[in-house]
Amino acid sequence: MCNIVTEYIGIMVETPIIKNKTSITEWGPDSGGRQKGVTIVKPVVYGNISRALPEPLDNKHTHKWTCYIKPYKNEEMTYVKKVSFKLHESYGPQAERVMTTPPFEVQETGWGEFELIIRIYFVDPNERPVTIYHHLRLFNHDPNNPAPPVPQIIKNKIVVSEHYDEIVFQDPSLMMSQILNAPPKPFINGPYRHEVDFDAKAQKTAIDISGAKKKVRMEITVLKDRLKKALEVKAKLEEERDKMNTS
Ligand code: SLL
Repeated sequence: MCNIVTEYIGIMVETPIIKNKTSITEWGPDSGGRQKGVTIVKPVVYGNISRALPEPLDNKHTHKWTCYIKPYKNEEMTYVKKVSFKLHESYGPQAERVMTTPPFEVQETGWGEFELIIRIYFVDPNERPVTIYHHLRLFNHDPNNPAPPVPQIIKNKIVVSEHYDEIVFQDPSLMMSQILNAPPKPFINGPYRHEVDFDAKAQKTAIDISGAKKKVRMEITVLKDRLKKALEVKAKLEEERDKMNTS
């Protein structure tokens, strides 16, 4: 079983590498059987970049865009068999693009934004595909507009909408865990980076969270103090009432 999450807490279990089984057919229909209690997480980055064309094309397309899914770390996604990108139906019979080798991306031109469906299929046929919905971004949205639906940054007229996520493999087959735990092969040579600085974002989020925690702690102290004072007043009033009743 495999799903995609934005937050995950779990354990990673090393699976011993069994040599000599290389092709899927050698594993049998259950791919070596499920590894109960094993969880393996693969972080990924997906999204799109877009740039306005110097002038519209004959078909009225105004932008050139690339939609992609790639590994968060510089490690080849050897566990992926193929990725399908389902474009808007206005792209006609070619709306579905299937990539069987990396880079798992689609380059296109267009005029409008739409919801793109990215489906990841795994080398183990027993592993259910994972579906990601990505809102293809072409335009600069007003930064003063409250809460845009997806994060985006504008860099030299390039619009970027990029997200971090994690594919979580729960009880993977022996075959799949072997592939997932194999020593990583670099995805590209040289420095590997994303459009969004996720490390900086994570750091900022951690700072924001600790700031919020401090604020909440302070508010709790103030409220406790107020409660203490109110209880004191109540006790005093009760004392006076009792005095009046007895006198
Ligand atoms: C809308 N959400 O209905 C949009 C749809 C469709 C975008 C956007 C290219 C296809 C073609 C293209 O940009 N489609 O060549 O027409 O408002």
